[in-house]
Amino acid sequence: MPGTATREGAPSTAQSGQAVGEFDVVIVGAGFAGMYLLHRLRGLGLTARIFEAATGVGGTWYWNRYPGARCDVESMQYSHSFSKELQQEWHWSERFAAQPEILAYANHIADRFDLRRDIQFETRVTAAHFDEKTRRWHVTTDRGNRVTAQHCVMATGCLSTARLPDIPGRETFAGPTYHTGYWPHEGVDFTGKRVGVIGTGSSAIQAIPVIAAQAAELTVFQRTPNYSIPSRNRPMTPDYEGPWKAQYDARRAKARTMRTGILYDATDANYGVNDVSAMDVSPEERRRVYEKRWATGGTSFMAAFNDLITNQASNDTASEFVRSKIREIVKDPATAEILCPTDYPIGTKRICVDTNYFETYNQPNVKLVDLKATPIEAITPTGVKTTSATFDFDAIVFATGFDAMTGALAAIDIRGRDGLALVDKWEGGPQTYLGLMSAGMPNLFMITGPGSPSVLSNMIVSIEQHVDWMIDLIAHMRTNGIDTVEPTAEAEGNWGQHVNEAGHRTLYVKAASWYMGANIPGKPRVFMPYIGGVGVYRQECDAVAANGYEGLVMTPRNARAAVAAE
Ligand code: NA7
Repeated sequence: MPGTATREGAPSTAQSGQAVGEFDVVIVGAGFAGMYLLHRLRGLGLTARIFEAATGVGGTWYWNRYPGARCDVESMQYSHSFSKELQQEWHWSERFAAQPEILAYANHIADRFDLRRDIQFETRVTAAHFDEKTRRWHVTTDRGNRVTAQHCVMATGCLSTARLPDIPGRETFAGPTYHTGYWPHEGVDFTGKRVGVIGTGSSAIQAIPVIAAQAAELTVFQRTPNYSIPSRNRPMTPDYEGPWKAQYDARRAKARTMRTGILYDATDANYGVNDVSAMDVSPEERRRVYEKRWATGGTSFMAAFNDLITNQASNDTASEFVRSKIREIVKDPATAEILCPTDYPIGTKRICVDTNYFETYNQPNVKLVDLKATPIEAITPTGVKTTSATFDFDAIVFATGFDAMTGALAAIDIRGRDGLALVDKWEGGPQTYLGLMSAGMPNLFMITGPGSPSVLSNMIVSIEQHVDWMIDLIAHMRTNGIDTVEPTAEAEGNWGQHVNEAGHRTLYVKAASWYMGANIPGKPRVFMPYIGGVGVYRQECDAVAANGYEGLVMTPRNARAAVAAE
């Protein structure tokens, strides 16, 4: 696909045991979502097969091996809750785990629950077609597999289709190029090298300080500056880990009711969420609150007041505070100004969390190029040419992001009833019921799909909620002799409207973000995730189930016509 990074060059191991035949469920992707679903399906006694493009499990954490890659949700919470033994025995070494440790955790899960025997690696699903006669999905892969399944589940991840920029001459650079999302497994040694990094999103902000520590010269090409909060990462201590493990069940239960699925401070009466408007306190008090959050570190900064994403005036105070910090940290005033975001509200593009990001620009070997003032004209065999200068590099790093939320689904030829192609149906933006299913696509599920809290939440909390809900539905179908389930067009339309209205009640729609599809030329501008909050969303999903799977049409086995579930 033009402009889409390929995974060619990723290490490859021999793969045997290609899947043939029939399964109850085919799952695409062996990240945390696919693995947990497989585990739960086995509990129901169903047969399932995961197809996974990588050589190993881990999804996002398999591919994103760039230097400095780290989760921005605390380790004690970015972890599974489904097994008491697992959560007690696993030890995280840091407050925010780095990629190698999260990948080790994913591998531990695969081993501990004996999942690998039902995963076919190095296999990319190319098509999934629903057959009206048999009411089964026919799934084909790039390894020649042709299997059928009653259910097909896309556990393909929200940020898994890396995007290379459409810069003229991109292919002509003579040296090595890397995309942060497809980093070589053997790592990259930048010692003594002149390196160019294009992009300043979360990935770049994590990678830049680490690359700068190695490279002879680092030049960062910034189009849009980002707000970033220091992580204050630190080693895990028994004092911190102990209470979490002792009270895991209660804390996890509480986290599931929160807006983001995270307890920012498990010991605080309000769990680190300040339920006060930024406008209702004095400027001194605001500053005190922001200073405290800045010192604490992490994304809890956005919970400093209750209206930072809904009230422009409140948001302005937080945005200005972060700009003041950037100006304090970065010694060169001109560089500091370029690094200060000014044209979108804080938090409406994914807030970044860093370790010494702004400090890195004080290093003599680091340069910042403002692409707003001097855009890139081309990539050349020797480097990058902007409208005002040429830069020679030994290596170029593209930290240019992903075709988020829909990219991985669009890459598969998914066709439902009457040959309806998902990409055609979604031409004007994703249409889902609860971010879990789409009308006309019977028995096709998405985990953390568009229209669910997904990327606005602790992904593991959201993954578990989706899988648990889906498992209950599949069990219900088995018990009641139901063959297919799919949303009504009306329920889907109402949900889409609800998601859209919720998004428009916030400041999110003011930013040209990947939440809005704005980073991909031609992609419809729609706010894709559901901002209602993890707790509210769970209640909405539970209410749908409690009301006899309201909004879903179920077809009994052997029945010709679909009948409503009620
Ligand atoms: P992001 O957040 O999408 O960042 C991509 C960056 O690349 C961003 O700064 C873009 O600038 C920049 N970009 C993209 N195309 C170009 C071109 N053509 N020229 C210059 N700069 C460009 O991706 P990340 O991988 O950092 O993070 C994705 C998520 O992963 C993150 O939010 C976490 O949830 C984990 P722009 O802002 O478009 O002007």
